[in-house]
Amino acid sequence: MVKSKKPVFVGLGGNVGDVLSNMAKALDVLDSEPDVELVAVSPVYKTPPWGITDQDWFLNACAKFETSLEPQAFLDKCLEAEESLKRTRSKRWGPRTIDLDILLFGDVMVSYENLTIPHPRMQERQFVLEPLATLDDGLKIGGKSVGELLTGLGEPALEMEYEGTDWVAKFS
Ligand code: PH2
Ligand code: MG
Ligand code: MG
Repeated sequence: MVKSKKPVFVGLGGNVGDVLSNMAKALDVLDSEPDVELVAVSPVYKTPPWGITDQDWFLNACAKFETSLEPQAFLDKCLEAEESLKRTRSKRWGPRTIDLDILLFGDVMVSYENLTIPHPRMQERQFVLEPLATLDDGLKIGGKSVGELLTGLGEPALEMEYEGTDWVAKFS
């Protein structure tokens, strides 16, 4: 039987070290998995820290994959990719070298102890919605599209660190 593939949207971010290179390497590591294919990336944005505001600004981007893996197995691949880049993270919402968060996984809705899909706080976060909207602004989260949610935040557009979508090949 042919395994069905699902589109997966992942949020990437970090604010310690060479974040652009870490994000590019993480995506390259994931793309090299046999059951995971990287299909698109957003530009890279400079974003004010959310949650704990007394820390450096972040770089953030989003990526679209296709995978035949189950959500938990895909999460394990993300954690492995973070570890392979020697991720450092001292506290929740604190400074980090690289963070990969599963945002949407086809039409899957799950709530496990370590994984909730759709990502429970993505609707409030410009640093997620703005890059995600460049990949597909019609994606629905709880009845509203990513474009509508982004407009609803009423924030001025984020500045870009890297405007193109060829940064994975360039910086990995
Ligand atoms: N990630 C966090 C906490 N705060 N702020 C921004 N701007 N970008 C992030 O990726 C981010 C954050 C925890 O994962
Ligand atoms: Mg995160
Ligand atoms: Mg995370």
